[in-house]
Amino acid sequence: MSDIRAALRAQAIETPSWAYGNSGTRFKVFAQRGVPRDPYEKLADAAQVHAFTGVAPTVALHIPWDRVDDYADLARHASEVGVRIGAINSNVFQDDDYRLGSVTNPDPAVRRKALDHLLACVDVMDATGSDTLKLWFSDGTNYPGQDDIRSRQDRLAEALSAVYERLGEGQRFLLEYKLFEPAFYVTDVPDWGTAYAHCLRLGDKAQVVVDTGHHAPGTNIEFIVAFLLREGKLGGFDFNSRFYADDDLMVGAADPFQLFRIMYEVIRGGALSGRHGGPEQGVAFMLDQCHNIEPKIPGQIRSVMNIQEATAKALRVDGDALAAAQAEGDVLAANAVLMDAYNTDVRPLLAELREEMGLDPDPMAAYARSGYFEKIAAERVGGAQAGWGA
Ligand code: RM4
Ligand code: MN
Repeated sequence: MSDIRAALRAQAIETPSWAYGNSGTRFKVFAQRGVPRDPYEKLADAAQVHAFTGVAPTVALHIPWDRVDDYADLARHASEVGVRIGAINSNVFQDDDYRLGSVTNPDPAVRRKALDHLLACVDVMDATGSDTLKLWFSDGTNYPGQDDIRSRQDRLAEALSAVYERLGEGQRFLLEYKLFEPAFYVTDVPDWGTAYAHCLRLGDKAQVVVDTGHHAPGTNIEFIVAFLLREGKLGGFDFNSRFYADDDLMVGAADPFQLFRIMYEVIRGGALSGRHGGPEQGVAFMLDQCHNIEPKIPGQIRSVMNIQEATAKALRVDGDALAAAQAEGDVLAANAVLMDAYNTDVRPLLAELREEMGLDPDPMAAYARSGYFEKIAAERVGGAQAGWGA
């Protein structure tokens, strides 16, 4: 049990700056009171999630949504409020030039512009001390014949190689895949196999990131996790929940059992300790979610707690009993070992752990009582609220 507590205490979950701004769907963005007006305020909000959970010490930035004049100053502000800068997310999907793609665009001038942005993101890493660049490309085509599938792969490989060469000591990039959307016919990085093949060719500083919402319904994500970990190519997660497509809902809301199965494979692969800096940063456990209708900070706290619960349950799997049942070919006993762990109520354990860490056992209630929301709602009046695409 003390091993389980130590592992849970050491867990590190990264929250995304964009989750604190206004967001919505393509139909409507709902504004909320108290929403940050700039990246500094986003970091202050993220620091609340860490303050109440104790396990969310880093915050991912999205460039240009989080563009500032002085990134070193932003990093200083982060440490003043009690967090650090995590992954830098590039954005080559919101400019008119990218209608036909970014790094895979048939026009070399557009490709150059996209690559320059990715390289500038590495500059931001240098300035903030971030060790991870996250690359997601909306690139693809909508119609058969629109562009040459193979040439687009060549262009992608060329850009990835240029970014790879630019990475400094202790820096890496994570390549994210997504089944479809916004492209509806071909997506240039549609699945883990494509991402894996590009990363494999480049070397150790290129790894795959699994966004749990970016798969076809029914995909066995824990298999992908097990496979990539075994190959040393799982760089991190973008955790969120999906019911239908890329829903970006709170982690563990749609399918807590799937989250448990994923965390079991993470533990089985010895990868729970997470990012620790240096050349072997480990797996980054990041959230990538948009709170369309729920309040932002509690939405993040809830997700962090859901990951903790799934992790605690996965840590409770009796490895010896499981190995014995598997060796005997005892299907039902093996399955029962997993189900016993999943069906354990780990909330009392987590509450105790929080008390040991000097935290309130109930982070949701403690945040609600803290008055932070009332404070930001009163203070953050005027100015332009940050939002998806701001
Ligand atoms: C993409 C992808 C990226 C995220 C953006 C906002 O679908 O999931 O990780 O940065 O959305
Ligand atoms: Mn993502």
